[in-house]
Amino acid sequence: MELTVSPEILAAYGFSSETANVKQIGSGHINSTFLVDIGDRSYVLQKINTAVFKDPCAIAHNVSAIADDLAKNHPDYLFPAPIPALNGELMVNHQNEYWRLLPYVVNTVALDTLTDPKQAYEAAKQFGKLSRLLNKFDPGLLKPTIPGFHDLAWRYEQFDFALQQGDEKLQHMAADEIETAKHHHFLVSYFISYQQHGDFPDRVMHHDTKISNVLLSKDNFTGVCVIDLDTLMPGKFISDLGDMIRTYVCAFSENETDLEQITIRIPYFEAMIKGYLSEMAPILTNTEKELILFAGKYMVYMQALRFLTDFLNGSIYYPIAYPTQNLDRARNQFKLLSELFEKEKILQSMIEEYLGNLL
Ligand code: GN1
Ligand code: MG
Repeated sequence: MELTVSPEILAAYGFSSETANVKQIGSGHINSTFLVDIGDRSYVLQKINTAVFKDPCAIAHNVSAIADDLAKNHPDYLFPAPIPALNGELMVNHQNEYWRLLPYVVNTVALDTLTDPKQAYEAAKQFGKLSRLLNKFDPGLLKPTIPGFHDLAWRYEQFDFALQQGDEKLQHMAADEIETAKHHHFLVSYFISYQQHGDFPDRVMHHDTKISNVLLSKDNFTGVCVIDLDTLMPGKFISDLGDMIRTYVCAFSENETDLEQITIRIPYFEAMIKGYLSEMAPILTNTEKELILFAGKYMVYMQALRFLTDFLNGSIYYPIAYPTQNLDRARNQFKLLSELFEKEKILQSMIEEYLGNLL
């Protein structure tokens, strides 16, 4: 559905709806994003989805706390924090909608798919760099913008709940995937066993490290900065690395229905691990280093559970283009999970070899 931006929102930032050229951009499931072109400059304007982000002030709180810390300790780092409205606020609340304005970073691209392992290296390095620069920042100062977001145990409970409450017809259609989900419950137990581990600290995590959330230089695909800071909050390092494994190593997205296409591109995996570890290896604990490959399994499984749960609930969270799309997405993610298990040995030896070379 084509959305528009009301003149009041534009005016709150000093733009006129007569002179500003506004067009919808982006491919995310959650927020609505617009490019505002005012002639000599462009900006990104976003409406926050408050059904998902129930406390938009938590986002503003986290982003400004981090922006302040980075400005003080790493003044050269490019952190695209929101631009205040004319009244000085970081968000505009108009008719119960929350909007914010972001800088448009020139000469950059946000890719939807990766076509070269170098892109995986560069993107992973950017996400690693952000967490490394914030290594001394106390994640306890941040608020969870979506409580339980990457809590695998909670996601499994939600799946269980959908099984108890849900529509029998949908459960029948998803019978195989429900079995596969239950069969992999050991990943939840594994996650829980590590959660309280002293050597598994909370860190500032981005929590949405897909390739379109990093800006690369238009000319040579060098990493410039990360964007989409809504889920910048305390988390475990497996979130960011895991979501990169989930979204960078396969040539096709979660929307692909031809499961033959869902395979792991080893050179992309290797480049991504190298890019991430080039920043993070010096600060990772031994436990974290042990969990590098688990990160991928954890995130792929969690995403499969989320799509399956949403399908069983009648597709109320992820927008769909056809009725069984969330079931197809779950199938796609389960195929990717099986690939991770199948190629486990080679991927793990690659990780160990790389970590060994750093010693
Ligand atoms: C959502 O909207 P987007 O694409 O940035 C979701 C992520 C999922 C992703 C799956 C807040 O992100 O957690 O991994 O879809 N974000 C939220 O495509 O639920
Ligand atoms: Mg997002």
